[in-house]
Amino acid sequence: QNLNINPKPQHVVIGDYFDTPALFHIQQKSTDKAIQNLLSTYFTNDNISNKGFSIQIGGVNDRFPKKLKNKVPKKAESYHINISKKQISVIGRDARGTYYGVRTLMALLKNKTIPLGDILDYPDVAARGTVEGFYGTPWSFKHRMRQIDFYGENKLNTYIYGPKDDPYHSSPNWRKPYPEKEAIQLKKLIDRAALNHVDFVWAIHPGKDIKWHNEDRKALLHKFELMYDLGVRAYAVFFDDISGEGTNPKQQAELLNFLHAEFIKKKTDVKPLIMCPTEYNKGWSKPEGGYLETLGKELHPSIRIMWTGNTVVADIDTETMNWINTKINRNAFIWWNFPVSDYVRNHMLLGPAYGNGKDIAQDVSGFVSNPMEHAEASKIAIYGVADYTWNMSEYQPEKNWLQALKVVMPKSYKALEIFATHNSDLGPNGHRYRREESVSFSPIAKAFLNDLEADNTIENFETVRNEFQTMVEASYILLNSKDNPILLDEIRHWVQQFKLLGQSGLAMLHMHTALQAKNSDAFERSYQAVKAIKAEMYKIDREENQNPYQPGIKTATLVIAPLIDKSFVHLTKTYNKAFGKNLEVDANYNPHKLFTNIEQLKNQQVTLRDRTLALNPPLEIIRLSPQAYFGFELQKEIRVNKLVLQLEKSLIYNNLNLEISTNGKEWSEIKTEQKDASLQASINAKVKFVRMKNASNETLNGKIKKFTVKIK
Ligand code: LTM
Repeated sequence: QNLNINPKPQHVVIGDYFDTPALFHIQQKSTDKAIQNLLSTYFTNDNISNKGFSIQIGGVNDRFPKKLKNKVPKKAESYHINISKKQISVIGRDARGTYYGVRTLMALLKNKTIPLGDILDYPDVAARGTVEGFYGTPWSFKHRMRQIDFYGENKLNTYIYGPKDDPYHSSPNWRKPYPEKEAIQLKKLIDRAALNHVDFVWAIHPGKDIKWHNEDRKALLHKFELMYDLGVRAYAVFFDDISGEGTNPKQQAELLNFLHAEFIKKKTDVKPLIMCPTEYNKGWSKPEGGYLETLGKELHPSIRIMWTGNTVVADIDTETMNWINTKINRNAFIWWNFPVSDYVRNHMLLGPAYGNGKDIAQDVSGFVSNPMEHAEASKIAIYGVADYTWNMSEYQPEKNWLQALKVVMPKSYKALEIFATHNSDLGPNGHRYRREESVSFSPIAKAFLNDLEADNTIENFETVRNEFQTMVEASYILLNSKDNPILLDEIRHWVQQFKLLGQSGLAMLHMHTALQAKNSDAFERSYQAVKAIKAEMYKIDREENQNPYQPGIKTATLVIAPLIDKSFVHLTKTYNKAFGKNLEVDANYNPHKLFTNIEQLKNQQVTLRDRTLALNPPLEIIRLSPQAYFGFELQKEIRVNKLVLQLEKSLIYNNLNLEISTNGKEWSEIKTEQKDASLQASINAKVKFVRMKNASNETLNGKIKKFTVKIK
């Protein structure tokens, strides 16, 4: 029988089941505020009685029979639950272990029957949780409170607070105290974290403008003190995504050692420091600079070093861990960039948390997930991370995912499953990170298209029709579900888009039926319907989620949307030919490409909207060595008008040349001017190539905020 406990306990030895009692007699031997609070959510005057079923809760130092205490695993955060006909004993190795034992007890009591026997449990990874470290709108106070409760429920013990767009975490205000309103909210979050046995790790990101002098050291120490007064007992210092002076490993190590000696050690109740290095993935590490080795050698051994893997967005395996651990003389602390979507903001990533090795528990000092700015929707993946980091070798992503859907939408979970099944991939992106999507439907879609294009009878026509119908029905259920309004608010526009996509699929199938029946009127009506539905989808894409990076709402982009597009094109072409018509065939296709010799940019996407060709702005610092260039290769010679380049620091503009070419070999330089913090040019020429080139002898480092050209 499924005990419905997430994360899955390590050892469960159980026998017969008996009916869950209705009345309880609770004896708390030694429990803390968090446990008392948790117990009070379940045990009330209505179900407590001296004659009730006995539950004893405490730690290994309390009075329990020796044979029970001996079974508590000798590991941090472990517990033992013994269930006999007479009583349940919950014994923790430490305060958090007892708390987790009580969490498991509460999960057991939700079932109608409970088993006799023993549960011996402990986590595989010491620090487990999330890092709110994405770009974009930071989570709201309400969402953070919900997250922290969710972590407590799922035995996650770490929440690293580091939203890139909080100015008091990063530049320009990291030296300043939080304004009163924010400080009050942070205090409430910190208190809530304590009630859930979650370490609220407050992170600072000072590297953009830090000066390596005493004044800034003191500013950091002072900010740490201010945060300590708010209740923070765990800290991190991030040096990711910066350039210039702040990247110096010797200075970083010196500063962190200073913080360790002057703050962490002196306070005695503060956890060891966590740091995120500037070279935080293998792809970016420059062996010649010895950055990682310097940190490994110089940093105090207690300081934990974060790592995203072989690339910025990567899954982690033993090879990854061996490489980095040798360099930094310690076990790296994994910053897993999933389900973060700040580089594919038009997508919802609702698939299972999978892809990491099940044998890396001994090689990591921590494992945290960087989620989406959609907090509630991120819970689907975070639920998986909780299970994976607790009991790694037993982790089953698919099974866990199905359970996660039930947790976030207890009633409408089946509809959510349909939506999430088709909304998990990221689409092509600069990090080349992809996820499976529409897994079981994919071969059906393929066979459908093969049959259609070969003019064969379509074997699985009904199955495909059923899938589109299911998409529409699931969308209606979700849009009207009262299950989790907070989640619905986040996913609403994607669900609306998904419903329309399903409807366009059904209309596309009607086109096929009409064509088979040689019914021109019916064909053209369904054709117009597909176009009208596409127009509605286009409107949503243009009006909702209009961020400056990847604006819009994309759904089911890996299998379903291409299936409908390709079938629509094929059917329209076949109809035009058979009936001598000329219905428009649109292919939703951007024929222009990125043109660059910069490795870091090679996979970056280019979008075309309203005749403006734009580079999807990367979030990371881009290194431009001498002669490095980036620009566009147009499908053919086209008249190009205005060009706009905006970098984070305009200092670099003087070293960049704008060049155009008709063949990619001979180039002419075009005059640029600096205007509104950007570099602009009116080109007005027919060209095939346009590019910005580093014309200096130095390597330039900078963030590209915007790069667009208007084409005719
Ligand atoms: O991954 C790290 C260490 N830093 C940033 C994150 O803030 C960002 O969310 C991810 C995904 O875009 N990439 C980064 O480089």
